[in-house]
Amino acid sequence: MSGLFITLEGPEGAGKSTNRDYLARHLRDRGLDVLLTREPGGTPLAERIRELLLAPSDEKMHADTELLLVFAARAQHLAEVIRPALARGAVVLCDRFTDATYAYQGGGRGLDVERIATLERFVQEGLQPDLTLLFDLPVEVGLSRAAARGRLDRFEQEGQGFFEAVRQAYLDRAKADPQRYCLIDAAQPLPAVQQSLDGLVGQIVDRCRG
Ligand code: Z5A
Repeated sequence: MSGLFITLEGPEGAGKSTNRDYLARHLRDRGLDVLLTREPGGTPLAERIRELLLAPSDEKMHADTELLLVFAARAQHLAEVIRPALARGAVVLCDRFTDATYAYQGGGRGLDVERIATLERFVQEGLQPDLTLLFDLPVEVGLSRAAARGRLDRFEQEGQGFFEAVRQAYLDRAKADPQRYCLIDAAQPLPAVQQSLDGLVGQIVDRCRG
């Protein structure tokens, strides 16, 4: 038996964490084994790498360092958490994964996409999400939601242009592979967003049992 790997993606403040928890509750109610996790992070070591990535610092982090740290955390997360959960047949709901690398390090930082793809092949050995929920919303809406939380992390201190590039990279990827992505209008009020997720629950249950 192998499980289902679902990732939630989108710019800041898109509602990924809120909706990941909502989806998990509904899938568990239908009797599925659901594992909730996130990137960067998901294991104690990967969470330490997350702290390095998010903490504002006087020393500017080189974009290549950022890219390698993201994949270092991912290697640990895959080995310790994601692959074992999929092997036991669980639904893995992961808040961000490699699409975020293409969006932030590729779109935002402008790193060569081939370089990202090389690391993706090395670390993932062909493993890809079965389904990616892309929560899309105008940059200013997401940033104002994030700002309402208080202190900004290292990424959230970037300017509007960075986040526009992130958003566009996500949308380009979703357009190139419509089979894998489900685009969700995250600017709607939360009940409307969650109504669109309700429609997905049945499909996910069918895929797991099918
Ligand atoms: N990063 C990277 O660069 N490369 C990579 O490969 C990976 C990550 C994997 C940490 O991610 C950072 O790591 C991230 C990219 C980088 N950049 N940043 N910053 P993160 O996922 O931990 O951080 P985040 O995206 O900033 O999370 P977030 O701001 O918490 O967003 P969210 O999870 O999408 O939203 P939320 O916490 O569910 O909701 C935010 C607020 O909005 C909250 O108060 C909600 O109640 C509210 N909300 C949610 N939905 C709605 C609706 N529909 N209406 C109104 N209010 C809402």
